[in-house]
Amino acid sequence: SPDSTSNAKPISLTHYLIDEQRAGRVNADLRLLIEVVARACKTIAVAVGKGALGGVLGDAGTGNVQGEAQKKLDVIANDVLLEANAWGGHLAGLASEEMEHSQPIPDVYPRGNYLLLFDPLDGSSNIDVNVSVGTIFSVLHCPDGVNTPEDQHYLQAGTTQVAAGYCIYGPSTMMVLTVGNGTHAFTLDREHGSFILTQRGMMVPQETQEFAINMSNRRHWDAPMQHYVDDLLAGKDGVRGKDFNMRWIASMVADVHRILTRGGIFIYPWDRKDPSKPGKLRLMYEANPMSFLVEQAGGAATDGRTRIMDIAPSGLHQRVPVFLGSKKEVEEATRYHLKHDRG
Ligand code: P6P
Repeated sequence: SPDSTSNAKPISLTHYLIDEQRAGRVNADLRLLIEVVARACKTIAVAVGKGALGGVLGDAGTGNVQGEAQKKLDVIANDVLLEANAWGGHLAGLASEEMEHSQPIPDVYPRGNYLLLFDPLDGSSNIDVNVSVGTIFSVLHCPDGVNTPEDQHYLQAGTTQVAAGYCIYGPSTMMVLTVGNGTHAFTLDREHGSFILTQRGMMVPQETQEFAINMSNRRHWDAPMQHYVDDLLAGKDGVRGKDFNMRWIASMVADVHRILTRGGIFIYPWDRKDPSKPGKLRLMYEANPMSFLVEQAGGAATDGRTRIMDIAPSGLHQRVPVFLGSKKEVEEATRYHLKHDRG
């Protein structure tokens, strides 16, 4: 794919999506929906990029359904995505981490056949310290015959996603996208305002020596999790026979982007800090879209026992433990849990 050194003609996101449409992998509605989301992400990128100069840092003074304090940019990003998609005409409804219930597209606008789920600004606790954050989105079919979708219509397994992606607001703004035909990275050309294909066919190395986890929770993990990580820390002197490095940015989009780029395993396991919650990350608009992207890049994603994309959802804001990244390492971590289950 073109980059700053090659002389190949740059391929824009629109060009890529038209090629996918011509190949019959997406239809015009889905192509236009993804382009609306990309345009909304460009607006969010401008707001995020202003930082303190935009008067958008700090708390909004409100809380979301997760009981988390909302940052001003959480609310701004959510509003941008709602507004951009309301009149777009490709959606029947949308659901957001920041809203307790899903929202059908208002009657005054034409409706499409897709459902959009998103975390408008994931990792927003990092905003005030200028660390990369991102927007995560997932696209599902609206069930046939449903004109006014309600929460239960979004509860579809991750394998039914027709598209998923994220936009990372970092040193460069990038969109990473799959429509089920590989995972590809697009970098925002700020001069022309278009996302340019900069990495076609991202592939996660099968093996890794790098893990991402919040180690401060170790005492709250279950035994298999403690054993697995202790074996990583034992390095070449332990059963793994090789040394491991650790990274934890505490911004899922940034951690997953690193793993898609150079491999690794990202883990947010169950912990007994709040036994009622089976993990911190949300299935519908964090774990499922990231799992789709990672699997399309040759990686794997489980909840420690089951493939994440096979999970039958029970709630819009359902949480799951997440183990994703380099396939062989995810399988190894999952083995620790399954072995424990067998006693
Ligand atoms: P912790 C951000 O709040 C987030 O939802 C993910 O982006 C990130 O991976 C995780 O939580 C960080 O959690 O407990 O380390 O702060």
